[in-house]
Amino acid sequence: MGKTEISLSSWAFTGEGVTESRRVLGDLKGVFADEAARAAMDQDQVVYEVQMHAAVPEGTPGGLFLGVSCLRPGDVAGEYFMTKGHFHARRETAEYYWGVAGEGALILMDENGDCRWEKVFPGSVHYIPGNVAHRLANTGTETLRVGACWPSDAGHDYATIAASGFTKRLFKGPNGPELR
Ligand code: PAN
Ligand code: ZN
Repeated sequence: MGKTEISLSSWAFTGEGVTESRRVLGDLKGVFADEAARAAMDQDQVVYEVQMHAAVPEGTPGGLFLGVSCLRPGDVAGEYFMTKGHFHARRETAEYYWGVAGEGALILMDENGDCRWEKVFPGSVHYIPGNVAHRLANTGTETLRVGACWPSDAGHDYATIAASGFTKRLFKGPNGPELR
């Protein structure tokens, strides 16, 4: 593996083994409560990008992946821009997140459907235990940047969330974010 570097201010990755993926509003059909409002917005608008460094192939037992999620500010009818969210395919696998820039929320849901959220800010550290679905929301006015480290054999189960969602959603309230 050759040289890979991260910016210590933005956690942007450069160099070998770095891949990038992007989700626009058009990729997020059915993700927000108000689907009609989402469908009426610019479908090419970028909601988030994920950069990751993969030193081993996806699925390798015992390896790790390192990434950064960059989530734009915005909302769909008062529901903050957020990631799709997922359980890990290997449910018992955990993950670390840490805030790099911006203001946000880490929304967590266990397998009983119990939801809670943790405030994400530059320097915040979040341990996501196994068997817990996770998604990020941008509650601020600038891009939310969040570092992540997860097992290379964790995999992503998006289907469970696509089918039944999170039991609660994060909306803009008069006094800040409200989980409803
Ligand atoms: C993160 C997420 C990233 C994008 O790297 O994959 O924030 O969210 P979605 O994968 O839900 O679209 C992570 O949790 N990896 O396991
Ligand atoms: Zn994850």
